[in-house]
Amino acid sequence: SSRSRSVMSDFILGLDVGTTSVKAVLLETGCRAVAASQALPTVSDLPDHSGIKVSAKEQDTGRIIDTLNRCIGLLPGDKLQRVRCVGLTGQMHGILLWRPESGKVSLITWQDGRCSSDFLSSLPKPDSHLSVSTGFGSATIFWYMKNKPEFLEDFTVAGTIQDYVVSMLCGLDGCVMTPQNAASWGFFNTSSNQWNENILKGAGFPLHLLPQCVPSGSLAGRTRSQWHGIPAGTPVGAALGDFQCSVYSCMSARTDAVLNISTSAQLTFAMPADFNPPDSPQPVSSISYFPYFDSMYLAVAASLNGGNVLATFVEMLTSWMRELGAELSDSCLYEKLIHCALNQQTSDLRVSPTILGERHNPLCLGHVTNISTSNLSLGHVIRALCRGVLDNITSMMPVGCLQQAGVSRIVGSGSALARNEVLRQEVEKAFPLQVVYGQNADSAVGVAMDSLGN
Ligand SMILES: *[C@@H]1O[C@H](CO)[C@@H](O)[C@H](O)[C@H]1NC(C)=O
Ligand SMILES: *[C@@H]1O[C@H](CO)[C@@H](O)[C@H](O)[C@H]1NC(C)=O
Ligand SMILES: *[C@@H]1O[C@H](CO)[C@@H](O)[C@H](O)[C@H]1NC(C)=O
Ligand SMILES: *[C@@H]1O[C@H](CO)[C@@H](O)[C@H](O)[C@H]1NC(C)=O
Ligand SMILES: CC(=O)N[C@H]1CO[C@H](CO)[C@@H](O)[C@@H]1O
Repeated sequence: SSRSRSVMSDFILGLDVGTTSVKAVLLETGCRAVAASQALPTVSDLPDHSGIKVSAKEQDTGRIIDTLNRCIGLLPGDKLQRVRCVGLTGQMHGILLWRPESGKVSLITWQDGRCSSDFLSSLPKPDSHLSVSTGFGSATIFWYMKNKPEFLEDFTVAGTIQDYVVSMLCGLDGCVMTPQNAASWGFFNTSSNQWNENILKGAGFPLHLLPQCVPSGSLAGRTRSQWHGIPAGTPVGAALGDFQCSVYSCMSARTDAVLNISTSAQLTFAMPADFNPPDSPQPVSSISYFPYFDSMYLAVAASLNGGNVLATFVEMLTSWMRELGAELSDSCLYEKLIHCALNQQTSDLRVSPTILGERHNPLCLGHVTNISTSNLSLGHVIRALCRGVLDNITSMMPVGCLQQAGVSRIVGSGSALARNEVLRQEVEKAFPLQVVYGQNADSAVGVAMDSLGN
């Protein structure tokens, strides 16, 4: 209509190339509102042919790119023609190796389990505050150097998959990478924003595979041709990390902390601008520091235990009931359980719900204590489970630590918080701070918001 044409606005395209799905959003530049959004599963995992006991995790790059193209194709064409900038984010830690002339690519994800702890401890000590884990880009290259050196000879460039998409869009010969993704590979000094070249060189590492580092928030280039109606020459930002973008999408003030409880749980806040991370890895600390924007860091406590704990409890009850010959669907049961716990405001039962262990202590499993005859109703148990999830994350990042850093508000996000009122009540009890919900963390939206500055 003439009316909508008279207020033609521009858009930012935000793309998230995730581990299991891709997402594309169009953000309107003027009002910063999401005008359209699409997501599709990639189903790109390749079968493990490594023949070794621990699992290799590789994905089919072609299938991911096809899915990304289909996903963008679902967005409104008239809006794509008015895209002013493209921003990319995606799965961190993993590595995509390619050779531009041959079109040969290989993607090994962050879930790759080939580097044993013995192998990792045989690597040189990085000059970084972050330690190196299996699935990290640099560790994966070291693994190939030792076990299959001829594999690396096929490739001349490497980056994360989101960096690869940026290179393809802009027609770059090499790869540019921001500190957000570089830090996730290991052997990267986030104070100097440089790879540990001397340490890596001493170990015979193929330095030509290290991407060129550029600041987070900078441009990588411009689209070399028209793409889904997006004009050739449109600026493309250097790719960012999905965690940082997800936080960026819902942390509206510097003094916000983001509590995300979906399958797992994370609590994070921005450190003061003058903060410097420790000068070596801190393997026993429950808090990590990830590079954010403008030389700032995010303090992050990441627990493996979140909504999965409650889901496991529901599954356990369902299977007990099946064994007892009393059937009830999971969703019906879930409703009833929440109802029971809403009627039971407190419980002396103590549940430590670390059924999957913790990243920094895999053998620390769950337990229930302070069991008395009168505290055994379902309401008591659910209430105690929810409190346990909160106790655990606040034991990793105590409330005092938030207050000391000037945090004044908790932004709650994630599917488990959205659907579980008991969990929300426990969040409000655990933090003597204002708690707000509603802005769901979304990395595609986050990268589009960041690209507004370009
Ligand atoms: C990183 O580089 C900076 C500046 O060169 C140096 O002061 C620091 O010790 C290095 N290591 C770490 C872990 O930051
Ligand atoms: C929230 O959790 C989801 C799913 O685990 C994750 O993809 C996202 O990065 C998290 N966001 C934040 C802000 O922690
Ligand atoms: C255990 O339960 C008792 C009574 O129910 C209560 O007084 C006590 O505080 C509880 N202990 C813990 C550690 O919660
Ligand atoms: C939370 O997890 C940590 C790390 O495994 C563990 O040491 C701690 O006891 C747990 N705390 C609670 C309250 O569950
Ligand atoms: C919160 C709650 O219901 N606490 C009860 C736990 O059991 C003791 C007795 O063992 C009761 O006194 C508490 O009221």
